[in-house]
Amino acid sequence: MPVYTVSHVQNIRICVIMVGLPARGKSFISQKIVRYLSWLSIKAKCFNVGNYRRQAASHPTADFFDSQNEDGLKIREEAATAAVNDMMKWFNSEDGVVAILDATNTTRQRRDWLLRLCRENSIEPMFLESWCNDEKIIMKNIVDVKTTSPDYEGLDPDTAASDFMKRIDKYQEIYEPLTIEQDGDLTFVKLINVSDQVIINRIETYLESRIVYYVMNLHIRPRCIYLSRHGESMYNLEGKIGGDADLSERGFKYAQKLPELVKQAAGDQVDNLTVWTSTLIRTQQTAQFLQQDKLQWKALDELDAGACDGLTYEEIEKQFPQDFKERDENKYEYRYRGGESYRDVVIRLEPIIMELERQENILIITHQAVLRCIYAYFMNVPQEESPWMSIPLHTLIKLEPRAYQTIVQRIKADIPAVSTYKEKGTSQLGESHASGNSSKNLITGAPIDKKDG
Ligand SMILES: *[C@@H]1O[C@H](CO)[C@@H](O)[C@H](O)[C@H]1NC(C)=O
Ligand SMILES: *[C@@H]1O[C@H](CO)[C@@H](O)[C@H](O)[C@H]1NC(C)=O
Ligand SMILES: CC(=O)N[C@H]1CO[C@H](CO)[C@@H](O)[C@@H]1O
Repeated sequence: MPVYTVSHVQNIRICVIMVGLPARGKSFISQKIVRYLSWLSIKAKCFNVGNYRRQAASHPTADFFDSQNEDGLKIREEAATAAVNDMMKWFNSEDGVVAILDATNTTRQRRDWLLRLCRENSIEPMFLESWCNDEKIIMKNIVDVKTTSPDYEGLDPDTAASDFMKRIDKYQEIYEPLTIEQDGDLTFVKLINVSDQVIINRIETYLESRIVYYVMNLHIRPRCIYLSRHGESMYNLEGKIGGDADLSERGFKYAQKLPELVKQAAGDQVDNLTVWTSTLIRTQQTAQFLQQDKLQWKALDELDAGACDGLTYEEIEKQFPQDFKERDENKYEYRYRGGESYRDVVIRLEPIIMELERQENILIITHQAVLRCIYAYFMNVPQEESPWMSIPLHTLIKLEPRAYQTIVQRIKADIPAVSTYKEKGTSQLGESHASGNSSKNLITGAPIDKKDG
């Protein structure tokens, strides 16, 4: 069952049409929106016109983007048409809810064309313009593009940068930004210098307002997010789930070691971070030796196992055989009797994610299921996989969000702990080496598409 059934009941479909010059972070914003909505089970997809154009012209120079270049214009038009056609197909045959059309759409004529198309197909068009004249931000984006865009593969970085700036000039010549005076009847959001100033016009649906709220919270300052489970607990030793137990002796050692691990991971930023914990004893105890500011969140408490709280998996299999089976079959949706499902946890974590987007360096000390959900958001891990990811005890995970991917590093404390990992179809704990792929996601995650428009 989708989270926001409202949009399905009313059959709302939204096309977010990106507007703005190259190097304004449009693809970054597009990818983030798709990741956020997908994490909330709202079917979303990005259609990047640049990727379609590349199939016909893979390494174009700036002249290709001149508004007087007829061959270039034709290829770009065809790419746009192909992207829009695929988008319409996706809406109709795959029940898509939010599509992002990632293109420059710098002229009013282009926008009118898209507007008509959306209206003919009962799709709500929402324009999202990223407008920026802060040279520092633009240069940073240009560096990102020239080092990651397939258009400039194998080219020397200075040549790439100067060609890319010429390309931006070509667009600049015909660019018509959105204005209240001329576009006042459209639904649009205009972000100025990322989110220094935001202009919001005629937002009509709940889902649109959610998207607006989300993009308003994004920032592009460099920062890292650190994730750790609590140290091994007395319940972990006994194989019991839930509860509010103390740390074991080894768990206590991990707590003692944690300040050193954090220092190793954060370097000179070690004092420049805030520690978030749940309200349960084991995360408080794990954080006890950290000197940084601390904040407790009820929303970070472990998945509530309801009637199964305090039982081992073997006991659950014996006492609730049907439940045990159902959970293995669909772990994401299965809700413990009187407790929660992974889906429930994702919903209560939404404010945490929103606040994380706003914040800078944060260390989160929480629990296995909660950590899986947070990790899935940053690494784009699909719902079928996220509840099965292996996140071992006594390991600090460092996430470094970059424009087009998140870099992951795992730092092991070298303090032994039991495994709390349960594979499908057994009540025994521990990872069998035979299957070997359970921790796959932790290492690679799912990289976000490389881009540019
Ligand atoms: C955007 O940033 C530039 C450069 O820092 C500044 O001159 C301009 O006033 C800013 N615009 C807004 C609306 O904040
Ligand atoms: C603290 O971290 C943020 C984000 O990484 C950074 O922008 C800021 O400059 C840092 N402050 C200090 C004092 O290092
Ligand atoms: C100037 C420009 O590139 N505009 C594009 C906006 O998007 C439409 C539809 O995707 C394209 O046709 C245009 O090329």
